Amino acid sequence: MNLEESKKAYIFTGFLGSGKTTSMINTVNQYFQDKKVAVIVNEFGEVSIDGKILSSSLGKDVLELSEGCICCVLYDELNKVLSDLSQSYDFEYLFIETSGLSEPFPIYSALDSMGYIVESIICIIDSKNYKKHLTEDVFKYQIGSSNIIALNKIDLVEPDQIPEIEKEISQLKRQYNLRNFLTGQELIPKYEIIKTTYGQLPEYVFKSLNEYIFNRFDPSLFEDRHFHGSYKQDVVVYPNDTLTYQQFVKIVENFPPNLIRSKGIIKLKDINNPLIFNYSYGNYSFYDYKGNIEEGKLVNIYIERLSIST
Ligand SMILES: Nc1nc2c(ncn2[C@@H]2O[C@H](COP(=O)(O)OP(=O)(O)OP(=O)(O)O)[C@@H](O)[C@H]2O)c(=O)[nH]1
Ligand SMILES: [Mg+2]
Repeated sequence: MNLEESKKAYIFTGFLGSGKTTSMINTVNQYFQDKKVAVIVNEFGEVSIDGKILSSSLGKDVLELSEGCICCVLYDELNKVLSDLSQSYDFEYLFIETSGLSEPFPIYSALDSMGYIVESIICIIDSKNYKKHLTEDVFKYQIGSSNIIALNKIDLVEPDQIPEIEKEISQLKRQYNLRNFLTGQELIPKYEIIKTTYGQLPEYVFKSLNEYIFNRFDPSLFEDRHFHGSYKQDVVVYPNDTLTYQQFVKIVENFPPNLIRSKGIIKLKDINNPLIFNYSYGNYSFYDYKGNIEEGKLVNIYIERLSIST
């Protein structure tokens, strides 16, 4: 593919529940309404909820990459999905959401070798809960591999805590910044930390063109890292119209402490529409889902190390 004709890509990374899907929805709806956009999600585990959420919020088809561990089968699957898509839809921009448990570099590298111009790797951080992720290497490498770092959910932290959060994230960025492992050269010398709520990034992030393109590099000079964190997942089915809202909330309030992320779409007895349910570290929310479901399903992710602070 000729570089002048290349399609542009944005990769959204960030730990489980940090706000990646929310940020992609807001970005596409605010700044890319008149553009031809393709959206791909990759989720941890086999049941994809984000595909449905994105598709109902953006009014477009959303492609899903199977299996959470994107690093293992990535190139072949991504290549196939993208070439099939390009044949039916001549899109200009590609948005990819990575799983909360994978780092973005393998996706960058795969897209780069397919001729895409990756304009930005955007890391969405849960400013309220990120300290609980500090034991996770993948969280730090997500920051290290990004050029736009959004301190998201800033509405949930006290204003006087913000400088400390900015300081800690900048330190992590410097420490984990992608480097050429032969020369030590930083591969993303220019980066920016931006405070956000609901992943609302300023428009200039998507207008910058050359400003944000990082040092070109040979991916083979980069150490290969493979993360398969110690998480487990289950999928719980709730047949339609079996629980009331209050009964469901009671279940949620009694989630065990090692259940860190849950999401799904459910149909409750006393509410007309199905609801998108989102739970992340004790915070939860419901939104109307504009569509029908055969049965409710929640995907729950548990951390296996119970020693993690809550
Ligand atoms: N208060 C608050 N809630 C937010 C903010 N951004 C996102 N959320 C909520 O956080 C929850 C998780 O958001 P998602 O966008 O689904 O997060 P994600 O990173 O895509 O999650 P995974 O794909 O499961 O890793 C949802 O309930 C969002 O509405 C924010 O800035 N403030
Ligand atoms: Mg998501």
